[in-house]
Amino acid sequence: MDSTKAEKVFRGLEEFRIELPSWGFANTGTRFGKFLQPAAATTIDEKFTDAGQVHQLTGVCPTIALHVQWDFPEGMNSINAIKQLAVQYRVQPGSINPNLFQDQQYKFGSFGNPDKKVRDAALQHTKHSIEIAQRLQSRDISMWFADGSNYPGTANIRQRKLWFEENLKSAHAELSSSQRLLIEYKPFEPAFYHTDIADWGMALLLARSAGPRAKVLVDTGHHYLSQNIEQIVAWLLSEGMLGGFHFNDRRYADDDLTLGSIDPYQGFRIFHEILYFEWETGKRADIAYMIDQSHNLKGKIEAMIQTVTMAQMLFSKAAIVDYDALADARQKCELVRAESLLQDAFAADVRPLIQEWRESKGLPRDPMTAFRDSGYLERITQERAARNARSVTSYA
Ligand code: RM4
Ligand code: MN
Ligand code: MN
Repeated sequence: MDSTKAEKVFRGLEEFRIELPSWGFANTGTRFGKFLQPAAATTIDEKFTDAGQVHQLTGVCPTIALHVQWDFPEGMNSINAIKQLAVQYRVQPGSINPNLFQDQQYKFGSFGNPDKKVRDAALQHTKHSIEIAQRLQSRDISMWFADGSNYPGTANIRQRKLWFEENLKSAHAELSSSQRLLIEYKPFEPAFYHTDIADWGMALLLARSAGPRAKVLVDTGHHYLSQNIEQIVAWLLSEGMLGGFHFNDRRYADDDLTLGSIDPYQGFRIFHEILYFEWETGKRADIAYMIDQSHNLKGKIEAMIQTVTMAQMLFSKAAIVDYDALADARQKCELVRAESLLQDAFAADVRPLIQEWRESKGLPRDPMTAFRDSGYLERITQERAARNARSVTSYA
């Protein structure tokens, strides 16, 4: 590969960081059950040490996303312990995720619940989560709502929209000047008739009405099949409203498979839109790249390393597209030349360059092999197996 491309890959990798989800290290399942893994993390301490391991080997995962209900067993009183874990394992708390879907009171919704007491409780929990984030110096509060209904006629859709606007505004008012509120959308599941924030347009309108620091979060698994996700990304970039991603891959719905396992070209196309935007505007897109996966069958830490290295690969491929040539081909409507510029970049093997970059940073050339050679998995399997075998805990 020529030296300009090598430089582009190196420059790209310097900037690319991706956040790990605490729940990706825990036992998760499907609605049919949960297969327990002997090495899964069951405590916040174990989630931090596993995330620290992934960061140590890859060098690009300095933060861990936390779920308030799963990771702060004692609420505010867990904050000091979490601060200590961050120092000990050298990963900082990242986005803070309120949980507005698991408590029994949320059976008929949270911000969209017809009962004001429940809507207020949900807002209280969100404010509490914002305060937790402030005390941990976390920038992003990431909101995902399971709200919706299962049967036609059972919910007042317009009224619920207003309730969402109200509570999101109140939540936004609690943010410090450096914080952001990220609003995630999802077309269905757990609700099967209507979901209150079903797509990017609804998330965008709600973010706009909430306030200037509310942005849209794109979870790649939260779209109908065949939807053009990179177009959504391009539009949100153009509106200055793209706040972040939850990366994963899927074959059917919100499958939460490891990134690039089904359609790596999709991930490449998303990165391409972002990097092309940056080239064209000369602006840096302020986007939080996060992973949101559920590793039901793969080993948790291996799945995470695989995802991070896949993300680096797709990002690097997107970084070597020749933008000058592409702009020229587009202008002249030379379709095959324009398309080939993307396809050639996607086909290029950037792995040797990524290995070189890792070496230049004192990181292992191949994080997966380094992980397998480290003995870490054997050690945690021994330490955790007995506890995991007894575990009947909830989701994460
Ligand atoms: C949802 C959504 C959220 C995640 C939960 C666990 O489908 O993707 O981001 O926090 O799952
Ligand atoms: Mn998500
Ligand atoms: Mn999801």
